[in-house]
Amino acid sequence: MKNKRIVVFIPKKYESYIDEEISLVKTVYGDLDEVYIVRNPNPKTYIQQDKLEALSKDPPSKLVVMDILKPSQVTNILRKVNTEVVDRVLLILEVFVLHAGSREALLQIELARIRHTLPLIKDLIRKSKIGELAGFLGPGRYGFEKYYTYLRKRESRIRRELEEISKVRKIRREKRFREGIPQIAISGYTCAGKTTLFNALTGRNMPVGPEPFTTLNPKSARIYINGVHAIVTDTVGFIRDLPPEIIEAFYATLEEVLASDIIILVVDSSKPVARIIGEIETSRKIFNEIGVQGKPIILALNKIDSIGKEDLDKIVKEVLSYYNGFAKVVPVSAAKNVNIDLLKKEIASIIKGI
Ligand SMILES: Nc1nc2c(ncn2[C@@H]2O[C@H](COP(=O)(O)OP(=O)(O)OP(=O)(O)O)[C@@H](O)[C@H]2O)c(=O)[nH]1
Ligand SMILES: [Mg+2]
Repeated sequence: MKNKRIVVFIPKKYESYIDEEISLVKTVYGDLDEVYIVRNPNPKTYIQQDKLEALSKDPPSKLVVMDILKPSQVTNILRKVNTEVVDRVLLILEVFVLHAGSREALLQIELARIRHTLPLIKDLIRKSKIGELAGFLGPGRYGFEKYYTYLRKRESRIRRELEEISKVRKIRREKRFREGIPQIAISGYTCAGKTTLFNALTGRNMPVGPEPFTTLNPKSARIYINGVHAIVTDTVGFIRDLPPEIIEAFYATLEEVLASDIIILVVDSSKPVARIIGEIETSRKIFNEIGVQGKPIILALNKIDSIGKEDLDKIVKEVLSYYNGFAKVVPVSAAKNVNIDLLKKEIASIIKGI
């Protein structure tokens, strides 16, 4: 019953992560029909002219570009090809929608989408004013202006509602703080096994899965380990080049990381070591961007059931030579329950020292 054709363009800079980029697109659209690598993006249209020419004769149902497109590039593509253009920001937001389980998550996604769409509508209005738009975009100016006003209003309504939700969360957090219970945030790259570890530490049964961004709403649970109480919070995963619009929109989720006393940074150690280090780097960069400073970070090298002892030794060595400021480095398997007790012991000893 397949009647849609999905064409995907991936920039050369992501060639070595192509599996991850394709898995993001597949999560939303299922099977892909054509995947192209873009070596030199065209400044006006991103995609090369001859390719656009061919697509204009036989438009796909979606044209996905796994990069951040400038508004003018989107409108220039739309002037040639009658299709829906989805860039990496919109695509990641669509992945988020699939997993969003709360009103807050949905509002955050909508806000990010609006922030991403407003400059595009502005560009369309500007081009229609100077008569640059022809064909199916041509007569749209009045519609674009109305749509722009609508989006601006919707944006401020969402912001107000999100502020309310954030206040409630803050009150809850302050209550825990008053009760003196240390907060532990489980953080890290998407699919690293954060929720599996959360379940292993808390005995809960939150959904886990191989597809990116399974978890979108932070979940907290109380634990009692080695004589100390703590609250563990699972969080949304990171990805390389997370667009700034998304970082801001998900600030409420990351607030839990910012407010924590200890961070457990989970990484998937079954990946090649260069990627492990890349993921740690991305995570530390995001911690910096949201203002995390001076907190003890435990590095949990997860999925050690999938690697050999020698691989593990090599990973530990290379990770430490890249950065040795972690409070502890603990190899674990969250799924197979390996070293979870050791991790609990390390958490407890850090808490006792706070
Ligand atoms: N082999 C192995 N697989 C694991 C382990 N821990 C988690 N996984 C698998 O890794 C995948 C991702 O696990 P999740 O716990 O959903 O990962 P996450 O970091 O919460 O991912 P998002 O919420 O999507 O960001 C799942 O298929 C898990 O079964 C482990 O210790 N060993
Ligand atoms: Mg998860």
